[in-house]
Amino acid sequence: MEEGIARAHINIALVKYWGKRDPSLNLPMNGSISVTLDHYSVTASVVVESCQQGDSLFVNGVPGSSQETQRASEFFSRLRATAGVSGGVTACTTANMPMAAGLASSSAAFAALTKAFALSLRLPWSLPELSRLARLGSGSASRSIHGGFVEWLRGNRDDGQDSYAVPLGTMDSWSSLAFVVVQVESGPKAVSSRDGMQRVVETSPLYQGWLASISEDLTRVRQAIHQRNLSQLGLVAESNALKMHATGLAAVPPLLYWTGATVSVIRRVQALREEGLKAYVTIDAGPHPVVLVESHQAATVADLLSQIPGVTGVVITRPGPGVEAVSSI
Ligand code: 2P0
Repeated sequence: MEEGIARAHINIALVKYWGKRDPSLNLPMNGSISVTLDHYSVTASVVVESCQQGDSLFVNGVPGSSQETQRASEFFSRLRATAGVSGGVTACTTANMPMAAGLASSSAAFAALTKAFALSLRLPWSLPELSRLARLGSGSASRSIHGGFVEWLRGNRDDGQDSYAVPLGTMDSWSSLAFVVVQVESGPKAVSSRDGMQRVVETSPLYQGWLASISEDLTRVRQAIHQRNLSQLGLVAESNALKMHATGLAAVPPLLYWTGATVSVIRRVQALREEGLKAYVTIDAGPHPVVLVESHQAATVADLLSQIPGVTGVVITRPGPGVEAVSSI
């Protein structure tokens, strides 16, 4: 049987995916916009054996946990059903990011697995099809199918056929932009983003306000990308991220993903802006900020932020490519 190998990069949302209208299909309550980053990727290899029973998963060279293997196996069952094939999958994923960096690798992992599965069976799946299928593994993976700026369409259908990601311009169309990933000292995440967003949908009195504000955020971010307007992009992205975290603070029990260092980085970025520097912060469902800056100022900003107590690392990233076939893992 043929081995399919593919690589995908993680993405960071500028208008966040936060809440599901259908948890079994990962159908989002709201549309979202992200940028795929060049630095961190997951490479996946997939072999489908027609005579094999059951699926196996290896993560960074060791067998996946039972939870990881079960999630992957449920995902492969959906891919098998779509492809109309049977047989067991053996999959290996290798991530080039330190697990401690607190970066969600699932967006890249499920995008790479979907493409590797298609390659292994020579399935001519289109990009929208790959995106819809990657979504079933992890919502944000739908966006890592594409490079550069990407919008994941909310869709309205119950079967999810109209909920997939599309590219917003080409990735080299705004190459002067950089994203500084700031790693802060923190323990393991107490509440996953999957559970966190569900808790917010069910209990946060601010969630309706979040939903009501999304359409305008999407419009302004699309416009900022189209016009290459960093201050508009950054201000909307920062406000969208703080708003998402505010819905968590109001949830029951409350969700607070930040550490003291997260707050220090936010304050420092806002102070840099007052000094005239274009820097803006976004934060996923975790403590690690990502700072949007002009490329030529990225090193200066990274150096300043690295000196904040509690910051353990900074990495400068840029818009990166979509999922692609590669020859080795
Ligand atoms: C995002 N996040 O748009 C948002 C912002 C976290 C905060 O997508 O349950 O791992 O697998 O669909 O994709 C992280 O959630 O959740 C995420 P599932 P996922 O990037």
